Amino acid sequence: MRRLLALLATCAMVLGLGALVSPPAVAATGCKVDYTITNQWSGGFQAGVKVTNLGDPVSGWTLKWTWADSGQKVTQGWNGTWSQSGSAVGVTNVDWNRTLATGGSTDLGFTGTFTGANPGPAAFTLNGVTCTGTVGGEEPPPDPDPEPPTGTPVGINAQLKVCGVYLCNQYNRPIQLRGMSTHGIQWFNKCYNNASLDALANDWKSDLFRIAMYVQEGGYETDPAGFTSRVNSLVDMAEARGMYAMIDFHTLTPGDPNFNLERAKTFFASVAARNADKKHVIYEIANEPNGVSWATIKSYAEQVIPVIRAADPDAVVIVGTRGWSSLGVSDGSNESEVIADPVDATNIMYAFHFYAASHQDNYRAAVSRAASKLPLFVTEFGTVTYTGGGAVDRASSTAWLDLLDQLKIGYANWTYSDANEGSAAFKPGTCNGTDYSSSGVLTESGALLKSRISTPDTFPTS
Ligand code: IDC
Repeated sequence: MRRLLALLATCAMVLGLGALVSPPAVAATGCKVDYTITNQWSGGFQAGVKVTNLGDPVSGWTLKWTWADSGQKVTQGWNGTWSQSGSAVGVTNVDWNRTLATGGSTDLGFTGTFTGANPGPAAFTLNGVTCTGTVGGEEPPPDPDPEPPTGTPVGINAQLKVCGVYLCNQYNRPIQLRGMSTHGIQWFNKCYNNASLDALANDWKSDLFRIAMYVQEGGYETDPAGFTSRVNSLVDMAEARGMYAMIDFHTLTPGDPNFNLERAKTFFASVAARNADKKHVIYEIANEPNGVSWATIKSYAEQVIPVIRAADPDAVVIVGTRGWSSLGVSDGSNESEVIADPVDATNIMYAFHFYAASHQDNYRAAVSRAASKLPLFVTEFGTVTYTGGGAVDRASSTAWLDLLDQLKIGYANWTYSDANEGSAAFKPGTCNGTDYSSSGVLTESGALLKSRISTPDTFPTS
């Protein structure tokens, strides 16, 4: 106590406050930093750094961080005075953003260079206080690699890998993941919240949450930083509940994935670096190539996969296939072109999509044949027609799901949303409320899928 009083007295003297009348209240401190790579090219990148002050107002501040990789350098920064010495970066306010109120934020940005991977910076400090996202900056920063909850799909299976034609768990044993896909997150954002994710994990007992990030139609291309950050927060929400998260780069129109090649490289460099230590992330690099040859898709895959591998070497990657991920069947082709000329990469799977009311016996025959030759994942399917609407085809949906169970092929159903179309699991308007659990909110498709997905998993534990 004596030391503390002496210290307070010293502070008061330094601040020129004269006699110490009563001990000053200790200032609340705390900050949050959102770091987003907004663009990346060979050897260079651009990033946004949003600094939010959670503590008492500050007037004058310095943000500091240390690069995780010594090859990373700031070349030019804005909205602050930037410096770098060794791997340590410092940014001091400029005049107009000197004051940060409680909850106030300022957006900084810079261009930089990198040599190896381009991981996010290690912990940030603002005026010497570690930015943990909470008030009271002394708390340790959140564990970047939390242990998944015990007994959950990720808790049991941990890091996945492809073994032969199967998806295998940490014991090298084949498993089937059964789960749901979001609708386009640009349209149905409000459907993905703590209550709906709790329902998916606890009531549906879903193993998997596919995050459909459209690139066009108001998606990623309109706000790369915003969509990247939303995907990452959904990845964390799945992780907290022990579900696998599949990051779907939802290309659809135009059908040539190379139209989005640079966007894909930028996006995957960022999400793979940010999520590299996590065990529950699966990358799906192109939802539904269409109107292009298998060779064109393969060329895209062989440029995007190395970007992911450079940042996150052990994650499973899924490659879309010709004809809206029909293994070519919707183009009058079939799996043989992929078998003859597979993507030159390991630890990958191939996507197959179907809509049960549209795609029936000849599609099931292709999957049955291909399943012994290619690792397959049904990253999207509907119980209705390929438009996403119409009536549920129960007979065809059941035939499909029985086949996938028998072949141990994982799946994600389109969609965990309240879209006004037959494929949606919830009735329209459900996402305006908080009830995602009662049977009254489910559509026919939702009830069917919940009954299939919630049956016990048979994950090998040794
Ligand atoms: C559909 C949505 C629909 C939306 C349309 C256009 O259900 O609300 O208007 O996309 O974006 C796919 C695609 C998937 C489609 C779905 C149903 O991957 O984006 O969603 N579908 O048409 N492939 C086959 C069917």
